[in-house]
Amino acid sequence: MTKNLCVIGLGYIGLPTAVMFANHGVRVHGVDVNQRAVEMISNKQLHIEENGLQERLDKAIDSGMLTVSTEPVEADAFIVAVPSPIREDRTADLEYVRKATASIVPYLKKGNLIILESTVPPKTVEDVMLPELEKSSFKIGEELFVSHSPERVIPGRIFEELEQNGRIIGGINEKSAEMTKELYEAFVKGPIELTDATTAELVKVMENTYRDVNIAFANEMAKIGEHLDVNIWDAIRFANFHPRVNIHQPGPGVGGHCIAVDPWFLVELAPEQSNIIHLSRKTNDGMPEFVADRVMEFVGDSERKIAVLGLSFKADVDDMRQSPSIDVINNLQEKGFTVASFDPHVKDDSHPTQVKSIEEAAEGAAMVLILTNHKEFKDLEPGQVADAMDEKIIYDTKNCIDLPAWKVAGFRTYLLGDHKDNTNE
Ligand code: SAJ
Repeated sequence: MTKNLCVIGLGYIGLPTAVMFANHGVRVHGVDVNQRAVEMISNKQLHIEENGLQERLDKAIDSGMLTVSTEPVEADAFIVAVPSPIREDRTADLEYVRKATASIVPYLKKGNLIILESTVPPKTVEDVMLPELEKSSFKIGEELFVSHSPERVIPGRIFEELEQNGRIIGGINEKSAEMTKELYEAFVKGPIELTDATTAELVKVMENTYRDVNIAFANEMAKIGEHLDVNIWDAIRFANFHPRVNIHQPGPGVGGHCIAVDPWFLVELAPEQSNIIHLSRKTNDGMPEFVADRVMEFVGDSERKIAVLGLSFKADVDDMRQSPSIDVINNLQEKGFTVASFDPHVKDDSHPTQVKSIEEAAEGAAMVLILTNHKEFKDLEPGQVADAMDEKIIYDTKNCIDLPAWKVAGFRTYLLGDHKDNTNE
């Protein structure tokens, strides 16, 4: 039974996971190289936004079950939850995983369990972690146990999903997998399946790749919808009535640190085999430019101002990593547009175009461009911005605005995946 756990990496996954274990009877020490994040967490302040995290962090710190610092400590088990990004050339950068693994070696004891949570290319446990762990004097598989237990939680609903989602746990041997299962049973209510480490790595990457390919399909359908003057959002909704169809939603691109990244792991490892996967990545990465081209077409003059609503990569989160909004803004600026952006979830000064309110963004703008479907935008009313604008155009790339109401208020309204200019309908 694990009594002491050391979690390396206190980001979007590591911190909620550490807090969850601490509130379920496991004594946790959290480690991060970011001194400021460590100071904030120990003062019960959040450096990331996540529903329900604040109260759970308060409880974990107040009870003394969660401590944090920049250095690992001895423990029964270690969880590595660090970034696994891609480089400019789209190859996996596994230095964080390697360094995090190396950092725990001096603290290892006989019988320890080391778990990788980060999403990684298949064989990372074998090729990157094990060589580091072998530098300890312990025998891998007999004195040190190692597994991959990839997180599957969705930002915004992390705590529900940590508890409810099933887990695929892959061990370097059966004992490693069993020990990992026993640990996660502290809070996981979903089913836990055991396999080997490489299969678990592939399963996780495959899940996100499935979503990327499906979104690419939806984006292609949106372009077809525009070509045929069909509202693709309705069409997808109707198609999804079929019990075996589950088409995802189109949008201005795919962002975040997972879905826009993980498919590249497969392209790197198996380039000859990854045709649909590669094309889907390119399709989704091409969406920001597609949106910017449409803005140009609708506004007709690049010497104008565009009010961009939404900077984070998806609804109701503050995370701007790989956000398509940034690419759309860059594309617009390259065309010569002036951009003012607003996002109620993103902290001030996160982006040079950021202003403090929707009204300020709309001041003198020719178009309101919706790039993220935050709940705050869904109820946006034309009266809030109409008078301040230079011209009345709205372009919704997420199908989250009541466009007919805007049309009544005299706006030219556009919806991604429904090319018609609705003004004259
Ligand atoms: N998006 C669309 N259309 C859709 C769904 C999403 O354009 O129908 C876009 C979003 O706007 C966003 C991006 O895709 O820019 C990714 O958002 P997401 O909500 O699909 O996924 P993430 O990145 O927040 O979380 C995913 C989840 N994976 C799956 O659903 C298979 C989550 O369960 C994983 O734990 C997470 O990746 C991860 O950490 O790997």
